[in-house]
Amino acid sequence: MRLKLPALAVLAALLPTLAAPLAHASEVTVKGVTVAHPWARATPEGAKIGVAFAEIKTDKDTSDRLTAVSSPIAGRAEIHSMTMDGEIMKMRRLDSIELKPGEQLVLKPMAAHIMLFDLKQPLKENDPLKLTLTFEKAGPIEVEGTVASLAATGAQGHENHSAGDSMGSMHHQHDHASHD
Ligand SMILES: [Cu+2]
Repeated sequence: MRLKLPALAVLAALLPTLAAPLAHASEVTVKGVTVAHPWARATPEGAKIGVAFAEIKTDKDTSDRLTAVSSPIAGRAEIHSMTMDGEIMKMRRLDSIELKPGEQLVLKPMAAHIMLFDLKQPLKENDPLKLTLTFEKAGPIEVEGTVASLAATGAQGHENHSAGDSMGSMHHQHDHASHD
């Protein structure tokens, strides 16, 4: 396993909306699969659900499949997709995400993301965040990032469906549970 710590300036350029310090950000490459820029959104006190993100890249000669996600801070974690159906956000649990050679998959608000369930403590801004992304061929890749503020992703509350807002809120779980 190689561990690279890219320059803060590079991270800042790639993540213009992430205002939090990036001292804990990491980028790890295993067998041609790179996981970089892990982060999560802060959660309100008492919240049991959080949402986390990262970038995944494959070398031009590498294909793989993301099959599982986990974090020590969460009782369990799931890979989710998100699509808009008119005004309604639809989230769906994915068993895996296929990665073609030379692919760049960015997990981000309003797109595929990592859902953290049964949080053991709230995600607080600037706290370190450990995520493990497990791939079919590359195996588990552990990265450490930072929790960003709610403001960094535009979240204002729990009840509206504006961009980036509702992924950590309770109705997400209900949407998800009732899907299909
Ligand atoms: Cu979700």
